[in-house]
Amino acid sequence: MTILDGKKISNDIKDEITTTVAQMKAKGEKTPHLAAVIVGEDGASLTYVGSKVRACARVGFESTLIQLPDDITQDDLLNKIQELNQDAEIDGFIVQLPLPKHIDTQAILLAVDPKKDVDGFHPENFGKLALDMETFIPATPFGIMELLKRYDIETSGKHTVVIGRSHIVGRPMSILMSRKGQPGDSTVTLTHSRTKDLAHYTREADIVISALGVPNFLTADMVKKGVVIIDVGITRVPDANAAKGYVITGDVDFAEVSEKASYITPVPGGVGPMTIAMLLQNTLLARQRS
Ligand code: L34
Repeated sequence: MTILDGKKISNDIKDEITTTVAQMKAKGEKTPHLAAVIVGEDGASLTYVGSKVRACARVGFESTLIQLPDDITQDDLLNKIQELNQDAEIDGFIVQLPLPKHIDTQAILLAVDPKKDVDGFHPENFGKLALDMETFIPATPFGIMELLKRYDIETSGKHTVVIGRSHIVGRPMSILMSRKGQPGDSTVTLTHSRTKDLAHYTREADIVISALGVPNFLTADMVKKGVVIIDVGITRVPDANAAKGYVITGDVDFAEVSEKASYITPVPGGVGPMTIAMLLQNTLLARQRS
């Protein structure tokens, strides 16, 4: 069994980006600049956005963090997005999700200039992804594809079972794994909360990509020997014994499933750090394409 070390691979990618940025600066080119908008004070969101800003500093990007109160109106948030769309200094930006309930997430994502949409969430970019056109691939799916690529995991002709149909992970993942190419060329089953007998599908799977958000959901009896496991779940489970008062838990019962798997991502240290690295990659692409 091989652990897919997202922490290490994300550091490799950040090193590569650092080298590229240094070369750009030496040629007098503009430094890539990412902005991140966060609404409210959700602890997990603050952690993720904090990591994104720190990662920018590490590779030599400029970054701007825009923190807005959780009672901001939709119009004020839309105005902020227009400002970022028009700011020539900003190459790409993200609006961290989830947003408060009174805000229409679709309206917000639709307002982002597709050329600056480094999350790849705008319908124009999502449509391009589905049609194999140049776009921004959402960072988490992009990170998973990069992990599969760098560990040289065979995906062609394999049966990939994706658990979860979210717009930011499950749905794009199912499209990417079925596209032509390596990684890709998989036969994909997209399962979700209405799937009957989910274990029937996961037991048949050569590759399982779980983006459900239910701690320890996938158990050893649900997979076959030699399976490749990608665990996208990242739930904070309260734990009085932990220093932070919680432990981060994936969708996969790692202790027992790792005994059967050929490759498996840990949580933390798997897909999460790859998400950050690929956001940087997309920001670099936004700069290079502009
Ligand atoms: N707009 N919203 C937007 N873009 C995104 O790409 C995200 N996502 C998801 C939530 N909302 C978003 C993220 O950034 C999830 N996500 C994300 C990013 C980083 C990590 C996890 C999720 C991460 O760094 N995880 C670490 C542990 C971090 C901790 O201590 O909590 C890990 O090792 O898995």
